[in-house]
Amino acid sequence: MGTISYYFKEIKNARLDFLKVCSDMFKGKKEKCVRKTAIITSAAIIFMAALTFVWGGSQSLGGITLLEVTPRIITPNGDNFNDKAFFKFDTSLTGIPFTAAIYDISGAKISGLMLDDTEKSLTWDGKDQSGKAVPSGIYIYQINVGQKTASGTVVVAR
Ligand SMILES: [Ca+2]
Repeated sequence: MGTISYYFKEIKNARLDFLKVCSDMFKGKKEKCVRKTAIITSAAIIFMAALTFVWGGSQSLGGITLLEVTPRIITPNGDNFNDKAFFKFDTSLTGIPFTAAIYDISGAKISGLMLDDTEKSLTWDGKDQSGKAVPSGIYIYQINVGQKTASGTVVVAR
């Protein structure tokens, strides 16, 4: 992991995921999807050049495990379809000291993550700390428990 070919594979997967989401959103408006996919691809290339984060898969944080991040591409428009990203753990986070945040690709902190009702997931709704919707693009999550860190990316598509 962390190799260029790994990132290319992940970008290809992201494009496929996005086209699937997009074709549901814009039935019959293919041009719109293709244009948005091109934006994601260029953002992904910038991301590749700038960072060496691992994207996807389960990540151990010592005693607990981040099982998955889903969906990796969110469309936060209030239609209840992929509006939030969920960071799912194998156990309740209650009583576990963790920190969790979303950063933009320049490394600026955008938001924290919220614990959801099950307490086994953290969520992000595509908003910054002041509650303002963030622009489309690639964002980085980082979750720390003790000395362990899980990180990766979430794409916001509007
Ligand atoms: Ca949506």
